[in-house]
Amino acid sequence: MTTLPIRRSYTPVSLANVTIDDAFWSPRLEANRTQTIPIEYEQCRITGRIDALLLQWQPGQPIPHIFWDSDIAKWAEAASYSLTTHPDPALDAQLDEVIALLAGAQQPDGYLNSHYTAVEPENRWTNLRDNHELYCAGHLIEAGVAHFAATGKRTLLDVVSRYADYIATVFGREEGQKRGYPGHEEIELALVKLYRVTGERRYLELAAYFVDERGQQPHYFDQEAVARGDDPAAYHFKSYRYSQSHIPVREQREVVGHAVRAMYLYTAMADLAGELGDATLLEALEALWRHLCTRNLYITGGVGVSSANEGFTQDYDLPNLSAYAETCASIGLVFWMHRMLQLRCDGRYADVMERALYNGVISGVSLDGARFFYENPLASRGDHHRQAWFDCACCPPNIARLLASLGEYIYAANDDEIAVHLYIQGAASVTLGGQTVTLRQTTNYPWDGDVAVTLAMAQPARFGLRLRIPGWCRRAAVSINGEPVDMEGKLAQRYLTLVRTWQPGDRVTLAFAMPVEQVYAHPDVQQNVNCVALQRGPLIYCLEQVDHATPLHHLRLPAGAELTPRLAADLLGGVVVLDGEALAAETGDWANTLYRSAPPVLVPAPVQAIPYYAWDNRDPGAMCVWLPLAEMGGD
Ligand code: FUB
Ligand code: ZN
Repeated sequence: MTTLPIRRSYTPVSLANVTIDDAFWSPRLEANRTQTIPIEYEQCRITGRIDALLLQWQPGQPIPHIFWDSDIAKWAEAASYSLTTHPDPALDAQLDEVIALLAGAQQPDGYLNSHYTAVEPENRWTNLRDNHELYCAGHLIEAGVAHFAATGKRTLLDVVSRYADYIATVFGREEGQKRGYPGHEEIELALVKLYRVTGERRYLELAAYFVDERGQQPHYFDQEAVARGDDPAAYHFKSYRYSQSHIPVREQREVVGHAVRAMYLYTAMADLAGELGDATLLEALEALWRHLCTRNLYITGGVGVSSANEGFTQDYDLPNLSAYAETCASIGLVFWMHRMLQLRCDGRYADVMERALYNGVISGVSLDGARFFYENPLASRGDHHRQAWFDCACCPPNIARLLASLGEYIYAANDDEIAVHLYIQGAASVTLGGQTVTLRQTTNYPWDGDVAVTLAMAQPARFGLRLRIPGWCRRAAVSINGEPVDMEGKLAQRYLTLVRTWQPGDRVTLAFAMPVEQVYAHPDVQQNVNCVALQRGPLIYCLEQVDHATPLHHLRLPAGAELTPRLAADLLGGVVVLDGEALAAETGDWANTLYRSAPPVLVPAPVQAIPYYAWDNRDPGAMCVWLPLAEMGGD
């Protein structure tokens, strides 16, 4: 292993030290806290997920699903983050009850899985490829870490530590151990969290083992299939690309397979690169990042195009109507980018994190927090709607835990610097050089690009303030206490670093020009040939049928058409819409005609675009992100 000076050089400012008081995000976080989290508990209850922890399943009854435990764990993690920012004795008590059930379901050796223990105890660890035991364990560990951080209680942390200790006896390279690893990655990143909270290096080593062992030959999934009496060649997904275990992780250069699995694996690889100073992991991650962003990422931050493998297909294959773009995959992308930012404060990662967050992640939940998308297509004929729950309910609690912990994604710090990754109104307290610095952001982002950052501390303090200049912004102006800042020599990797002895009350203002952009796709994205998408700031826009008299598929946008932002305070919780004029194909003169040599007559038609995340919150109807152009731009 090459050891380079790679380390986790920026630590996120923790949730407990961040407040969010933001016109855009606060209503979402409030809906998450008051609607989504309680709804998810109730769904876990009425669907039998919670009772399954009593381990009373009897033959003939519906079988507890193999990853039900993960839904409860993600709910517990979300609820714990919520307690961090909003103390709530009733939720605290509800968590205690669920944790008591989890503790009661833990076996004497530390094993904890409601499906296997109750339904098929003899088959523990016999199908890592398909059956999610380690995935569920990972989510339980993440919940234990979050619960401890929120409450200081060790109840769940002790349970999951005991489980992790037991797992460490089962898996490894010692005589008598299984050289297995999960079919669905998750436990790797969770073990890094467990290591960080307990300081126990064995958890980091177990995470590294799982990552290093992945894709080695002879292939573990072949061996365990044979041991089960199965033919490895009969594997449903045919190739281990599905679980990114086709080759060892350090040799991987292309994003393949199931998208959520991929995102969780890359997240763990980034964590390990930082903890172990492992440049070979970072090298692979850089290539994977490039492959994703230059060939396989939806403009909304959606990841994974096909329902067949819930994942990637071929380069540039980015269908709109049938886009899978699972909410969990965009969430996983946020996790991965957040980890990359901890290694390198590079705006390329922050841009992708922001793209996913403001578009393909929050489209996953309705504005009232009560309904969810699993798939986030970029076009709809009017038949795709959020649902109250799913049999496979991975997405709702995933979005709940991300939103409840949003505070952690905004700032990062090290001994000399505070970095601002996201512009969200609120405050952060950071201890730097022995004193606490409070940084307050005032902004109406993403509706406009003005941000003010004010510093409060007892004494003047020398440090670097690293401010992200978003990749979408072509013109930025910055001033300190009203004095314009010359950015020359201060801008690197899309962050402006201002190093000085800061005085209490110093105020930095940023003005990001935020015009409407018409964005083209690479010509190899066949589905978007001769189309544009509309973007303003970090937001991708779409058209919804409910705003248009003409069927959306009749509309063509003249290249370079002017679109004007307008605040629609009463629409969709208050959004900036884009107003403009398009051309609509007339059909009156096509009666009884399917084909003809004369093109359709085009007549002016008003269009109103809304932010993509907000679609399907009104009357059901068609939606599209990519708009056909009336004529190609250019000379
Ligand atoms: O398999 C567990 C979760 O369910 C995956 O992450 C999702 O893609 C869904 O298949
Ligand atoms: Zn999901």
